[in-house]
Amino acid sequence: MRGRFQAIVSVALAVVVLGALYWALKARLGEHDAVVATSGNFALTIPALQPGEPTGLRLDNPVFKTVQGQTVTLTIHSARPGAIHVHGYEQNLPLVQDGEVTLSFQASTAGLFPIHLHTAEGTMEHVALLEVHPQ
Ligand SMILES: [Cu+2]
Repeated sequence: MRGRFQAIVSVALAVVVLGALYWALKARLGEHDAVVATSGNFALTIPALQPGEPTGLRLDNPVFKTVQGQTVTLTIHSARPGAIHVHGYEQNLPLVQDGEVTLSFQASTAGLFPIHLHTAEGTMEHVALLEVHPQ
C-alpha cells in the first residue's frame, strides 16, 4: 500500500515538473514569436556588446518571415561596426556604426537563410533568420 502511494506521489511530481518545464519553454519560444514580422520590410537592431557578454548564437534573434518573390528590405541599425551577410542570397553590406543602412533584394528562393554580423575583428555572429516561404 505504501509503495503504491509513493508511486502515485512520484508520478504526480513528474507531471508537475514536466508541466513547469513545458510552460517555461513555451514562454521562451513565445518571446521568439513576438519579434516575428510578416511583411517584406524588416528592421534589425544590433545592440552594443555588454562587457563580458558572449558573442554568437542568441535565443532571441528575430525571424523575418516572407513569401518567395517578395522584395525584402532590411533596415539595419547597428551599434557595432562590421558587415551584414545574408547567407544563400549572398547579400553583403558594410554597416555604419551607430547609423542605419538598408539592404534590398528579391526573395527568389524559398528556404531558411541565416543573417550574420561579420565583425571588424573577423568573427561571425548569427543575428537573425530570414524565412522565405514557397509561393
Ligand atoms: Cu556570414
